[in-house]
Amino acid sequence: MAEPQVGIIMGSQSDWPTMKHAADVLDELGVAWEAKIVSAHRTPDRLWSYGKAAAGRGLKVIIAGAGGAAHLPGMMASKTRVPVVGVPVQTKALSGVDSLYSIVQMPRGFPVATMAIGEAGAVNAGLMAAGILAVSDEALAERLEAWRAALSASIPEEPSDV
Ligand code: RP5
Repeated sequence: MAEPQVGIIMGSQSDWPTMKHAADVLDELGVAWEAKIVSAHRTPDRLWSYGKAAAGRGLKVIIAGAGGAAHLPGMMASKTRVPVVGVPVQTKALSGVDSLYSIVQMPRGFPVATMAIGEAGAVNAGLMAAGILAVSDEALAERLEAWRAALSASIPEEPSDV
């Protein structure tokens, strides 16, 4: 197994059905990833040690998903210089707007690249991570171009009833 270049972290097991979409697209693109449950509130020490070790372990991008009071992406960005891509997980109470607002409004100096709410955001987080890695990986850049071209080619020119 290749060493993971992308760390996918999430606040809870309940976030995995969303965050798995990031992992799936990374698999399609041949990018090695790891996934961990790291909660800002329930396991703060785990968050701290993950962030402290991230760059030294060779992680190039961290995708962090959380819902509700979604402090995980921002706290991770405060602990590591590894770029953090945030995914607002959709919630029952407030449909994920709470997650989005918790992630997007970072103070100056500690950015989180915030994606859309839910599944589309998770897929795009995987693509964003791949795009960052592709800057210095020509083979991955070619795979990403092919992935994008295949998506474009799959879109019909005209709508149908089925
Ligand atoms: C957040 O609280 C997690 O990221 C999750 O989205 C939400 C609910 O967690 P569970 O109560 O389902 O574990 O910390």
